[in-house]
Amino acid sequence: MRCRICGQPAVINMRHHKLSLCAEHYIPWFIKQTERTIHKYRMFTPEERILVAVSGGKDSLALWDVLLKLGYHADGLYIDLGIDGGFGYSSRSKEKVLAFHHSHPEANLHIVDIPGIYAESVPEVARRKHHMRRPCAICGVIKRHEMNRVALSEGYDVLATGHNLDDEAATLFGNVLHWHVGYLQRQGPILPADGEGLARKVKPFARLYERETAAYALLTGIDYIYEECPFAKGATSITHKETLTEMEHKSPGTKLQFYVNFLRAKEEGLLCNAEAQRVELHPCERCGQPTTAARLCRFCRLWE
Ligand code: Q46
Ligand code: ZN
Ligand code: ZN
Repeated sequence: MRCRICGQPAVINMRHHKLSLCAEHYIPWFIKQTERTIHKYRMFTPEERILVAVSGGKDSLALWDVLLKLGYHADGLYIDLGIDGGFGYSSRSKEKVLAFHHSHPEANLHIVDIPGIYAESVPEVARRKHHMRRPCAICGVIKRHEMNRVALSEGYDVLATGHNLDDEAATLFGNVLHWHVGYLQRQGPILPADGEGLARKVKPFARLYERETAAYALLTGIDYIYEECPFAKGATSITHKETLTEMEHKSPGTKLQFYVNFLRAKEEGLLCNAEAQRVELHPCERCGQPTTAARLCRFCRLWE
């Protein structure tokens, strides 16, 4: 396996692109692909301020790294969920984020300490709400609320997350299996700032495979947390990922085609009826963030 550009031994073979590259040529290729996605979906401009949600994992740190290399004004946001899992998941992932920030002092890092602000960690809230075994639904509500809160209060134009193609294809697969039309409507590499109180959300890695982001992190020496959140185990999204990976193995490019063709079909009006049925949002009585609920948003109801 040789690099298509220089003929040196390749470090990665991307069967779906029929492309093998050496480390020296892979890194600029990866950065260019990210930049193309940013332009293609008009995610943000060089003048805009970007808040990158970083978890300490490979994808989000790689994203922050690439955006800084491309010269964007990108700051980080780490949300400390207070998850231990027997190995100090939150504290160890925070260390990785702090170390990355230390070597990129040109950027700012915001840290939100959930137990410190709200007097309960995510697993504690989940326990009180009887979601002890799988706190992910509650965790998702809290993360989305806090990301949006910081993005708006600190004046960022856009919120970026490190979701890769494997994440997006697995979510799409789940949404299609259950025909969650409302979720399908909102799924994509960019979610516009839907009126008052919601930041624009973008996923610049949405067209890059997980093994491609992992290769980038490895080859550029980004120190990230290898362990997943202890609650990620057994999630249906992982089963969907495995199914799709098996299909990808037999037919390279399956995930990319599945996702990209969905986006195209949507652009051509696949879900235009769903658009008409979209529900009205209004500000939550307590925090002011948009909600479909009568009085309080899902986040504020957690503390009722
Ligand atoms: S952090 Fe939170 Fe994830 Fe852990 S509790 Fe679930 S949602 S798995 S990405
Ligand atoms: Zn090369
Ligand atoms: Zn609220």
